[in-house]
Amino acid sequence: MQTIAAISTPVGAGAIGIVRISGDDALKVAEKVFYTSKLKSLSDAVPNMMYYGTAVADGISDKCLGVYFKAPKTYTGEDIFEIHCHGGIRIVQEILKGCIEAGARAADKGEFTKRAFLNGKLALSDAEGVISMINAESEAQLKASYRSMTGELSRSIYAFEEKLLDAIATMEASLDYPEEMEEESRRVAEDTVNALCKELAKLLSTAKTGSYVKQGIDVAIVGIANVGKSSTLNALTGKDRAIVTEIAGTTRDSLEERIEAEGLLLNIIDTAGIRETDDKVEKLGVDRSRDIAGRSDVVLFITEAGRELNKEEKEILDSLKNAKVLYVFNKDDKPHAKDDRKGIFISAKTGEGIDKLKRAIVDCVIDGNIDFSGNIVTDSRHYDALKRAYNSLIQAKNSFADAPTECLLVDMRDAYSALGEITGNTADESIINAIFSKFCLGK
Ligand SMILES: Nc1nc2c(ncn2[C@@H]2O[C@H](COP(=O)(O)OP(=O)(O)O)[C@@H](O)[C@H]2O)c(=O)[nH]1
Ligand SMILES: [Mg+2]
Repeated sequence: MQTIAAISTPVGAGAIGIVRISGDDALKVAEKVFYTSKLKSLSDAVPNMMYYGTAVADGISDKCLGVYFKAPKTYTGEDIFEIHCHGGIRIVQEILKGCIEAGARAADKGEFTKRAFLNGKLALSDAEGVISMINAESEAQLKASYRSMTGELSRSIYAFEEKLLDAIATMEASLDYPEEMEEESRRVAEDTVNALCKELAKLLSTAKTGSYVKQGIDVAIVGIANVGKSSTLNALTGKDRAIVTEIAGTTRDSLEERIEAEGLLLNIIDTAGIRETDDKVEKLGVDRSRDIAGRSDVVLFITEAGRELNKEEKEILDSLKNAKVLYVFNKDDKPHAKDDRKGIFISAKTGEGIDKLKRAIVDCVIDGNIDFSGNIVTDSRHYDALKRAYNSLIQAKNSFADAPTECLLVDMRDAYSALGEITGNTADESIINAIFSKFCLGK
């Protein structure tokens, strides 16, 4: 494969910029742009050692470091040379241009990682772990991505594939010797299929948590006017984000802010107070509030401590029957009658109860702590493939009693092929290209 080169650091001024070259001719290309007094020729470079030198391209020079990584123990599985220069936009571009003049081709998005995959360094799901690692914003995303990138998920899937393939092969062989082998091979295959159904069901059951890890939890703040919804958003985010006044109808549009709680992202949406109104703009805001509340994972129903719910509030609650509603009694700092209703008592003004509220939001959707010691399915592509594999296996499982071996084999092969889409064993080129196109240049 042709040697490729790209700028691997973000576009913009920075302390360091890295130009990476990968392929059989990495050293030959590097030799045309990087010089060090320590070596007569770059082909004498000791792998994994940084050399201080000068990059020269088209008359422009920079002082930099160069390092050689020797195939096959490299990120891509090929020879790699990296030039670490100063992180100026123009400098890295000139060095890249020099590499291209020296015979390298500009790499496509994610092409280094794609080569790693094609060279058997990474499973497809490991490569996807690399992208989500780069894109991770919360602690939970980072932890889950790390597990995926380091092959935690792919190892499980490979193991499933292997067991299934074994059963498929034995059943196929038995077709030639039905008398001697068929019954026994079906019995063994049935055990395998039953066991795999259980394993896949377990993995699939993590997907709900996985989607909260990946997308965050959508939290809508809902209630009548002036109960302190916008103040609660401000208290949760620690910012003076929403306008707060004593005038009902201040918030007319919805506002979204993200925070991290218990390692997860919360997408918090402040809405317009729900009430009957003749104001056209406010009315649109109110409709939007109802809509947002309906689509959220958790609804914070804000009311005031020490007073009964009024008619309007009861109506709002009625319309939220299908949502996960957390009762929040605000303005707890004000003197009020004894109130022992179930819910979280807070003061958006003083910040009292806000940490408790954050924990309660997470507890609302996730039972117990997120267990990072096992696999969590966070990627919808993986979920979809797992689900198809599972459905085919269930189909097979239910057919062992009476279906001919050939029919069972169809379902088992379907399941095998679906699992292979996750690891990349059976993924076709369009899936692979779609995945790597989501990468950044230079990765
Ligand atoms: N004492 C007290 N006043 C609050 C508290 N939260 C909000 N308020 C006041 O209640 C009024 C309405 O607040 P706002 O956040 O705009 O309510 P929204 O209409 O529900 O968004 C403002 O005058 C706030 O200062 C609180 O926890 N304690
Ligand atoms: Mg408001």
